[in-house]
Amino acid sequence: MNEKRIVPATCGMCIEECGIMVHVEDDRIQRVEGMEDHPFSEGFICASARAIPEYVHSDKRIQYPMKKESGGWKRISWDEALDTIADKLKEYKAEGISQSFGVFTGDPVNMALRMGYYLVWRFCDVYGTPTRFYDGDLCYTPRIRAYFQTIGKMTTPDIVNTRCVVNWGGNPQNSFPPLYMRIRRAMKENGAKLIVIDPRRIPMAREADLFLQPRPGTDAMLALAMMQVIISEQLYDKDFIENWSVGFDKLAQHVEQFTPEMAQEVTGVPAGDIRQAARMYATTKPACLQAGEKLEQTSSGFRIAQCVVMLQAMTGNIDALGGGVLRLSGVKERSYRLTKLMGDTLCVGADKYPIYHKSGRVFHEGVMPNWGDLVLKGDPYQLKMLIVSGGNPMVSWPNTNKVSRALDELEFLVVMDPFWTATAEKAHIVLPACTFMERIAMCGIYEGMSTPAVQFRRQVVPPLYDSRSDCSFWLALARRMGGEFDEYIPWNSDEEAMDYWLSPSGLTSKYLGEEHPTGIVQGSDELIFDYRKHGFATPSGKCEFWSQELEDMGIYPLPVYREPAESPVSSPEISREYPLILITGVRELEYWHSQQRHCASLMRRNPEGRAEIHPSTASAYGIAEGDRMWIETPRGRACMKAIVTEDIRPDTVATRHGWPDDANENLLTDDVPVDPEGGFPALTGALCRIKKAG
Ligand SMILES: Nc1nc2c(c(=O)[nH]1)N[C@H]1C(S)=C(S)[C@@H](COP(=O)(O)OP(=O)(O)OC[C@H]3O[C@@H](n4cnc5c(=O)[nH]c(N)nc54)[C@H](O)[C@@H]3O)O[C@H]1N2
Ligand SMILES: Nc1nc2c(c(=O)[nH]1)N[C@H]1C(S)=C(S)[C@@H](COP(=O)(O)OP(=O)(O)OC[C@H]3O[C@@H](n4cnc5c(=O)[nH]c(N)nc54)[C@H](O)[C@@H]3O)O[C@H]1N2
Ligand code: SF4
Ligand SMILES: [Mo]
Repeated sequence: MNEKRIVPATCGMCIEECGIMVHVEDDRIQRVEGMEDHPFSEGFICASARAIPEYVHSDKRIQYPMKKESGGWKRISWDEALDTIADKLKEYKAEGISQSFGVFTGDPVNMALRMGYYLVWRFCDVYGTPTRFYDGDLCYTPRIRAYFQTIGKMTTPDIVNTRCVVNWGGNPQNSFPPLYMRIRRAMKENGAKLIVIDPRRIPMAREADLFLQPRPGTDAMLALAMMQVIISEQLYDKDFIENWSVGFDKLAQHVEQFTPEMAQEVTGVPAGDIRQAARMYATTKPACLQAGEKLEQTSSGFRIAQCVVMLQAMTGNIDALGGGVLRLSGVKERSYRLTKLMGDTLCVGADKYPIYHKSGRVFHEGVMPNWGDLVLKGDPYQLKMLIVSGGNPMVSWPNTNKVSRALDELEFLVVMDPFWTATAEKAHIVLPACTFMERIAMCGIYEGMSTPAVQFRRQVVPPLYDSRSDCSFWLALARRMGGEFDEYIPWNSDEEAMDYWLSPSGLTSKYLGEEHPTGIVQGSDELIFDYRKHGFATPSGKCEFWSQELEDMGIYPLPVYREPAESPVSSPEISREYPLILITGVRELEYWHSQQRHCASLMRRNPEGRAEIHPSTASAYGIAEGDRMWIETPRGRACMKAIVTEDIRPDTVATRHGWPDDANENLLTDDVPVDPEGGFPALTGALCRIKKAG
């Protein structure tokens, strides 16, 4: 007999977690519709959500635990897989080299599956390894530190209530569709102004009041010049500066030198436009600043992040409705780190990048981009075993050729993923993860950062084949390890673990699943740590334009501009051979990083890796729209189809993100950190050249 049901859930194809109604017949997902009464997505879904049936019931699934044997894959039981992994871990522990075990979790496990993320941290703390990498190591950690250093917390743009949006180095129309809808609504309903800052004329730029098109990697100079205008024209919030900040005088003196004319020289943006942008942003109240990760993936990564916070603060837009706010779920959770077990070993990079651990080790204390050196050079220690859970470093980590060598060199590589990926192919053991439709999850509703709600996602169908949730894998491994693991990770199911994290709030998975049709518990609209009530959680209790703490770490406290490590200005010799500037990582609506390429409906819409070039560049190199072209850097080369468009700077090439094989943009990038404070590599703004592929 056919059993049909409609299960309310959330979409996990990207981080936005739009509400969906999933039509299921005999445990097979048939189709997906938007959830009309979902408070944030309001019935919206995109093509990716419609592809969920293909995504889940795909023939690319890893079906069973498997081990590689003389080059081929052999099915094994979960017991054998877990025993093998636990034995290795015990061996390293006995040898006193716990740090040679590392874990990488990527986007799915970190963001949309908080329990998995929490558990992995806890597991590493109990085991005693600091070798813990996660996608934030390439994505947003410098920003978090810049916020904490300046105002003692993160804030996110309150688009709904704003009257001016600065969209800086991000393209939410593709990367956060519901956020984009909100920006459109703010423009329509509040008459909000829009300033777009991007080397590409993204579609949103056509709706903008002002569009600035800087040379990639030079945004810190642009921001310094905007501050110069705001300060010299006294457009800042005097009450805030006087009563709630320290060090503004020093900043004011420091930025005097960064005139819009100087910034024009560096960024290519006309001085008049920089003045206009500064004035528009500073005089339209309230205004919010939405900055993408691209800004941080450059030589001035931490510096631009500092500028972004300082611009908001000096204009009185922190803790202001329609500005930058912190409004979280209001749901209290247990903390996941076990500080007392962490020991003294610091994560790789901690010595070079003190911003990550000097002011507290709770979040993350190192950087990972050149993690390959841990394997290939044993520098600063030898990494022997890696579990990759919910990440695909063969595509997503910079310098693919080096990643490939490093993964090959590992003594033991375990990959847990629902799908066969380039990384899984390299593993000694693969573990079948179930997809987000086959397990419960506790998600923060993301919407371009944070919304005041927590959302429970129901299990829609039972795990396919022999797959398991990430949570249940880590719990089972903890049982194998025994000892302290039984004390600190005592749970036996995903539900038990979730109930533990939620326990301070009195919420349970059962309650959320049974009593809340949408699974959502909304927090209050109250701002968290509003400075007017609580001050700022900085050493001075104020917003710190000058941070003594940074100075004590040996970091010049004021934001500066640093020319990209590889650029026509800083490396003219390389530039002669590689005359164009490369932007990588351009998001496409259909795909989340390297994922979903097995969904036929999405591949029909967007079948291959492409890169954008300007018509003048195209004609100089004899390349026409649709031609395949080689993009080359000193690291390697990738082959992509050309999009010839007026909407990109003539000196720039922009590659689309997440494509496999020879269209993989990370064949072009370097893993070497270029930002001396933030430790990120240059995923944008390095040099390249192109030629038509034969
Ligand atoms: N569909 C989809 N959505 C995603 C993702 C995905 O893979 N697919 N990934 C998610 C993740 S983890 C992240 S971090 C976010 C990223 O989200 P976004 O930052 O919004 O990413 P993009 O949409 O690529 O937009 C980046 C923009 O920055 C511009 N840019 C590049 N270099 C520079 C520069 O030097 N200066 C300036 N001013 N602009 C520059 C690019 O031209 C591009 O338009 O997207 C998230 N959303
Ligand atoms: N050149 C360049 N490189 C970049 C970027 C860039 O802009 N330019 N952006 C960087 C950024 S911002 C980020 S965040 C990273 C993202 O890097 P990753 O997180 O490594 O990217 P994904 O390709 O999404 O890999 C996620 C993997 O998890 C699997 N997965 C899905 N669901 C589950 C699950 O429930 N459990 C488990 N175990 N696995 C699951 C997917 O199948 C996929 O293989 O990429 C970075 N890389
Ligand atoms: S925007 Fe993201 S969460 Fe929403 S429907 Fe599309 S893929 Fe799913
Ligand atoms: Mo990211």
